[in-house]
Amino acid sequence: MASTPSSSSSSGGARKRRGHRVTRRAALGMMAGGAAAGVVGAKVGLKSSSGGELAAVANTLGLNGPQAEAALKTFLPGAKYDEYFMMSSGGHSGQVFVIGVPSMRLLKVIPVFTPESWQGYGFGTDQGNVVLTEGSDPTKSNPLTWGDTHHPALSETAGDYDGRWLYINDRANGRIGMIDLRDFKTKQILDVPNIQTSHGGCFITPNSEYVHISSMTPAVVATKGYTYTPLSQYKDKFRGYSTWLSIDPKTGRFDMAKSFQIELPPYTQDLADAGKLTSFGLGFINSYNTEMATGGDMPGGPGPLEATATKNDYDFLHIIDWQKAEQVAKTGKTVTLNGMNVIPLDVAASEGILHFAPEPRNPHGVDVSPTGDYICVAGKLDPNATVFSTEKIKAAIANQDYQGKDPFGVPILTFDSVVEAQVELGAGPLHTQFGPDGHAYTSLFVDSAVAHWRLGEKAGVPADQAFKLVEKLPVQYNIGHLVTAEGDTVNPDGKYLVALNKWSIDRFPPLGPLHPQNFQLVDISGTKMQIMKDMPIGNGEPHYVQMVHRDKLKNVLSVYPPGTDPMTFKASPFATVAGKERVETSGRDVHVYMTAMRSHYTPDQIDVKVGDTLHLHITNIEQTPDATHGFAIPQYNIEASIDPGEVVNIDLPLNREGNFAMYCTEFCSALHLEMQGWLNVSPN
Ligand code: RUQ
Ligand code: CUA
Repeated sequence: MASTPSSSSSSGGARKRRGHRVTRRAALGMMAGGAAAGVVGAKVGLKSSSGGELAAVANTLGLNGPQAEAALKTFLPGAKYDEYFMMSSGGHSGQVFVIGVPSMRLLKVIPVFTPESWQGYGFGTDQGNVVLTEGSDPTKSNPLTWGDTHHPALSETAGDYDGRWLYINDRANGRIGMIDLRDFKTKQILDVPNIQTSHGGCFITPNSEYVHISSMTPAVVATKGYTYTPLSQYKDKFRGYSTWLSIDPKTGRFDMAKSFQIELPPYTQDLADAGKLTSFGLGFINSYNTEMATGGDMPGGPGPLEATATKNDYDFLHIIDWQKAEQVAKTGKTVTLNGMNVIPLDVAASEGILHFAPEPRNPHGVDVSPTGDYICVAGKLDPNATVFSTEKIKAAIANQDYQGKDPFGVPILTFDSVVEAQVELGAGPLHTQFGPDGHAYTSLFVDSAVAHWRLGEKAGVPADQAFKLVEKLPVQYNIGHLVTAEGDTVNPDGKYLVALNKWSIDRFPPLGPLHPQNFQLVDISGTKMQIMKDMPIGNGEPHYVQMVHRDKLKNVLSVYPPGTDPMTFKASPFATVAGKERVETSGRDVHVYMTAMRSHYTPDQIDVKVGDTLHLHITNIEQTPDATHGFAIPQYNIEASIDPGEVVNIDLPLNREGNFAMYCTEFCSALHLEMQGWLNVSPN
């Protein structure tokens, strides 16, 4: 059970934890900023282990009342579990970080696009190497060894996280990875056809029908690998693509036969979100650079991009009817481009698949409210959140209420007919997340603050409080994304918010000029937001994060069933049991069926020749949780991690002679150092 004072329930799927709001509000009222003495002491009434009052401890540490209370609320002793997990993009690390809330402890790093040696991901083993290789460009001429993870998307059922899979895009290379949440390992990387990069255009539809990924900077697509085109032909030749990757409901993998793309104008397609409930079936993508500027800052050029791409007062919110697109994708109106079924731009416009709504220039986040009724767009250059109405968008589309068409023939809905409200929040609003009862929270990058505001009546907000700013909380510093508990689902929990700050400046001791980023846990359960904890992130840089309740992760394995292939979760044909270890040679291929258990590999000597190919099939025959073994071969760049029950395969062409002391890299037992063997490679 959760040990946090705020945990009032853990009853699964359709939880609504509303009762706690009152309790917490009352609790916060009791402590309103007082000194530690009489606050901690009165509330807790306990002696510290050294015999003093807890209030005295707080005093010694110089903590005020709220700080002392925050410390207690975020402390978890061993064997008490966090109530929530954050699935955090890892930015340039190419990884995903799993962080517990409210303790803000880093629990796991999941390698996706980048090799990671502890987990043996990308050092000669099948899982990591297969995934990383299939995810490189199809020519394999330029293997990609890093990615820039930005936007995680947890699988959903009926608009709520269902704990099955996690998807994350690679900003740098237009790829997407799929992580199975049974074992928290990456199972697939897809180099998405026709898109070179992808920023924030990654989301999942409410029943995990599709994972969406759109291009950021448009590119010229002829054949995969891209062709050179003069930038003077930007408008005519460059294109963006909105990609709808169909999800196999059994495996979570991408089903290319049922996937499709929609060709888009050469604007820069940016953040995106899926419609839900009342807006189910729609997808929304922000854009900027509808000027179609390409930079050119040398004398005689048009000017630098940041000046030439911000001239228009409005850019275009792309409104995509993906259910209509799904139907059109089955007709002869599409073209096949690099194996992808593509709906051409003119077809998308004429079939009513794509509409535009003007949005204040150079927007950043677009976030759909829990009921689906409001689409909140926040722009870096505009102090307002612009709230579009689903009902009004639908009516404007039905009535063909257009203020014109863009140069590519896409109808532009009349701004005033689709906007519900504009709410002034502060400088540099970026992203919005939601709480229950129409509460909304928007990051203010320039202000370094979180703005708490209310949605409108369709979200259950009384008319006199609708679309009003409630409070601003300064954060440290330069907040990018933010996340609330299940805050992008149909059923947000409120309770916690984490500010994902880009700068930390003075919050942590300087350890060289590259500073950590700063995740700040904020209590949003009371009437006033309160910062509870800073967490330095010394790896990154993280971008979007989702926060999922622990109860949603129902299928997590602690050990694999004996002899499991983690790529299929089925029994591996290469599994071995104790007593059946063997070496089988066929020509120059030497297959070794090996077992690993504390503290021994069987066989522990392998005799091969230069020119042979060694095929190692190692089964960890343990079933004890945490009894993971490693397997390294020095000088050959081989490193595996073999979890209890797991089978790992390694194919190794032997090109050098020597006696290589293979060893277990995991401190598994008292005789861990003795868990060693010899790979004897004799001259041919
Ligand atoms: S969007 S720089 Cu997620 Cu604010 Cu990326
Ligand atoms: Cu097995 Cu160390």
